[in-house]
Amino acid sequence: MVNERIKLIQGDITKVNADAIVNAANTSLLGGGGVDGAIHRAGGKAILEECIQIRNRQGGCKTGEAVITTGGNLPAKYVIHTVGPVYNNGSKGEDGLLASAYLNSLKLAAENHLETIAFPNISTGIYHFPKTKAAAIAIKTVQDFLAENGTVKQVIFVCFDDENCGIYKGML
Ligand code: AR6
Repeated sequence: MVNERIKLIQGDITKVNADAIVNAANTSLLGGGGVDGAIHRAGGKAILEECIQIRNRQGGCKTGEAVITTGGNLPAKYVIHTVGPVYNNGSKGEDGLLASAYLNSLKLAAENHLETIAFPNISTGIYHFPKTKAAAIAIKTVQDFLAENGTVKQVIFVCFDDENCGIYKGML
C-alpha cells in the first residue's frame, strides 16, 4: 500500500478484485496476446461479444481512447479496454497518447460510478514503450486525476514483470 488511494501490487491482473480492470487492448478490440489475451481467456466470451457490439457501433477503439464491457467471469465487474500507443521513437505523440489512455480510462470509470480501478503497465510489452517513461506518465496522470476527482477512490497499479515492479516501487 503506497497511500490510501494508490496501491501497487505485483501479479496477474485477471485475479484482481476491483470494480474495473483495464485492458491494454488494440484498436480492433478483438483480443490479442499479452494482458489482452489473458483477460479474454479468463473472462470468457461475454467480453468479446460486447467488444464486437462496440466495434459494430463505432468501429473499434482509437489509440488513447477507452471503452467499457462486462467483466464476464473475472472477479472484476467491468473491463475498461484502452489502446496505448505503439512506441516508435517518441516523436509520434506517444507520451500524450499514453497519458490519454490512462486519463480516458479513469474518466470512464468515474462516469460509471466505479470506485476501484486496476491498471496494467499499458504499452510496455508488445508495444515497446520505455518502461521508466511509461511509469512516470502513468503515475502523474493518475495522481492529477485523483486530486480532481472524488468518485474513483482507489487506483491499483498491477505490475507483472519484475522490471516494472521495481520502477514503480522506486517512483511511488
Ligand atoms: N496481468 C498483468 N499484467 C500483465 C499480464 C497479466 N496477466 N500479462 C502481461 N502483462 P502487453 P501492450 C503486462 O504486451 O504493450 C496485445 O496483443 C506485461 O508485462 O500485454 O500495451 C494487444 O492486443 C506488460 O508490462 O500490452 C495489443 O495488440 C504490460 O502487461 C498489444 O498486445 C503490457 O504488455 C498491446 O501491447
